[in-house]
Amino acid sequence: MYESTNEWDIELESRVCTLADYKGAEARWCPGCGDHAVLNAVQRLARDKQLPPEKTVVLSGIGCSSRFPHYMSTYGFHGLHGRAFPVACGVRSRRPDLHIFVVTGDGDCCAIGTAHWIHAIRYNMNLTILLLDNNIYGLTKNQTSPTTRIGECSSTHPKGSLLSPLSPITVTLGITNASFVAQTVDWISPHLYNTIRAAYEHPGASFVRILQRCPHFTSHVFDGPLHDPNQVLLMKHQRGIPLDAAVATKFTNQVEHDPDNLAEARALSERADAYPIGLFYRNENALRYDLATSAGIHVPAAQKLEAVEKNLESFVI
Ligand SMILES: Cc1ncc(C[n+]2csc(CCOP(=O)(O)OP(=O)(O)O)c2C)c(N)n1
Ligand code: SF4
Ligand SMILES: [Mg+2]
Repeated sequence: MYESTNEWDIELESRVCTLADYKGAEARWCPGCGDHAVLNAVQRLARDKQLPPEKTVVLSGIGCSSRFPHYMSTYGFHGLHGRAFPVACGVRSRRPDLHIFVVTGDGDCCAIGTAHWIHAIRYNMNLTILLLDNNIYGLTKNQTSPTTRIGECSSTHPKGSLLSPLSPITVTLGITNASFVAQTVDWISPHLYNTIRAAYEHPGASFVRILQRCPHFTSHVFDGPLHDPNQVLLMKHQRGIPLDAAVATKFTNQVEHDPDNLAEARALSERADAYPIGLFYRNENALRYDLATSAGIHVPAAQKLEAVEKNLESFVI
């Protein structure tokens, strides 16, 4: 029987981890794919926070983006399509000591994984969730995803996508007990890094949608914000994502947004004139299911069994 003890505690000699300690296999994404930038940011964060590789887990579903765990030299779980969330919740429910990252794609999260996405946000366990959104199913060769814009041609809709895209941010903001919702882009590296870092530091389920370039299939979709800084709307606040000076100077289309203000966050997430980046919403008081259910997590199984049997004895007639 599985026994929840501290048996996984490893005595480590003091050491300093470098970037090389977090680099796994050579990434096989296409040249110019935005996934490379996200990988670099996560590896830098792990180095800066000195996360022990043997105490770090990266979980994913299926997709180009979901190949992420292979490229980290940590524990990893490249799971079933859409199922990274329940696995991550399971890991978290038994292992409060681990640093857990979930990497998912717009197909993996917003199509087949939708139910799991909603409940993972609602359970608000301590997870850093990165949604790499390239507006397409990349791995399965250019198929329409829930975030594909109307009229975009794909292999499943060669004459153009018919439905309005789903907004992962608007949906997440609508989930009860959401506690951290942010958006960034792969091509503004200081903002990308600071957002992932703030998400990691948030004690709860932090959801970050990253607009991710796919030069192979959707090379044009982010041309607007990529080439015109005015199409990026920088959300700023003293409790928001820390702003790099160069980013604040370049992106002058800015809005002061208090991440406590859920109604304003929802309105911002629906803006069609620019891509808001920064922190939409943060609630440090949201209940954390991993904490609420952690009583007795270190009690050995034999002791638990003894307590159960003692209780059952009171029903003996
Ligand atoms: C149960 C199941 N259904 C369908 C597939 C096929 N499939 C693999 S990846 C994928 C879409 C991935 O898209 P996304 O999450 O956006 O990742 P990307 O490749 O764009 O990074 C699909 C439909 C599968 N592997 N398993
Ligand atoms: S197909 Fe697109 S998402 Fe997949 S690796 Fe290539 S550029 Fe990246
Ligand atoms: Mg995708």
